[in-house]
Amino acid sequence: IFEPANIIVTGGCGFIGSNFVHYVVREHPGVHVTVLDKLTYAGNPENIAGLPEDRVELVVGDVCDTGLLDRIVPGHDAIVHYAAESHNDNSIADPEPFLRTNVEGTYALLEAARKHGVRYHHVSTDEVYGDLALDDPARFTEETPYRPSSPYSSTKAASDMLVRAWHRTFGVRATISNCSNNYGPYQHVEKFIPRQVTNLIDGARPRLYGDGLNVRDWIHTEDHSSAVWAILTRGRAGETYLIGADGEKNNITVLREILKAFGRDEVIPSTHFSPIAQMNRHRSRQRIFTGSANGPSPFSAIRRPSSRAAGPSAGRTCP
Ligand code: NAD
Ligand code: TDX
Repeated sequence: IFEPANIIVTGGCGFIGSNFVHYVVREHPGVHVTVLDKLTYAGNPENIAGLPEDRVELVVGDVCDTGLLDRIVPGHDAIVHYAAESHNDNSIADPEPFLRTNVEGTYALLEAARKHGVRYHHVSTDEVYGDLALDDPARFTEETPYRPSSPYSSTKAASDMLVRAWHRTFGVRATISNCSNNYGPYQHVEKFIPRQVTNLIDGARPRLYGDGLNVRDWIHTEDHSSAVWAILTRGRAGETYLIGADGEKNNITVLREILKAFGRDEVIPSTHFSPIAQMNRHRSRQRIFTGSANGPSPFSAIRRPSSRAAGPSAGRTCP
């Protein structure tokens, strides 16, 4: 078991990164976290406000800044890389920042991990596997071929490939996790669930793309955080781990549940067009904590059956 004392969390002021910072501070009292975040439109220091100053330090900067990395990486045991341009819609409007942060930024961090001998964990997405037909019961596995659809997912796929190469070529102690759609606190309003909630609060119509039948596996950020911690501390370098929750729902079902929580019982039809509506129709639920190609996984002992009740999300419901 790897027991880090000082970790860098990139993107720790964003949605999932900030949830991970809260998780580490609460669950692992011996660990100090340095958050490296550029504070783009998606980053908000308020997401980590109030955490003890002796446990969490915020460094405002760009993961592409190699000089900055050379200054801050020494003295840390691990980098957990969450920072990314993360929104599919934005990647269609302007792919350039996605190339820079997601690909070039990962390259800069891998080089820093190599140079300073630091453990590296790479947070990625199930979107690298593309999508399935709506009625396809298949699950993504570590062996599923990469088939990204959007500029966003293609840059995440590219960054995953860099991580694999830096492990095999240079021996960087790197792991990758590919997780499904997260819900939870601190999510930016551009994303599906907060967008519907804020629209309802503002009295605006729900904004459903296309027919609303696209399927996602939804996982609470808390479950994602505990899985990443398990992989960071117990995962094996060079391996890829899939994180999912057996929480598949289509968009219209999620919207109905939100409407119900607001005491409204009907879905207002929307014809909002987005190229995303015809992409990523169905992203499969995934197996949980399974190891990849290089023989038996350290997680085989805790491999879960696929029933919802047995997964780490048991008891949680989609908001
Ligand atoms: P987010 O957009 O909410 O947060 C991204 C954070 O990264 C922000 O704080 C932003 O300021 C920071 N950032 C962006 N560019 C940077 C740069 N060049 N240097 C330093 N910081 C920078 O994203 P999120 O939804 O929390 O996603 C976090 C990670 O998890 C991403 O790598 C994403 O691909 C992955 N992921 C997300 C989901 C999901 O459902 N949202 C699912 C699976 C994987
Ligand atoms: O207003 C909306 N209406 C709508 O119907 C929005 C914002 C989205 N949608 C649809 C599009 C998708 O089918 O909802 C679904 C989910 O959309 P997003 O919340 O934008 O997420 P998605 O495109 O699935 O990507 C998310 O999960 C995988 C994250 O943004 C990625 O960072 C992660 O890799």
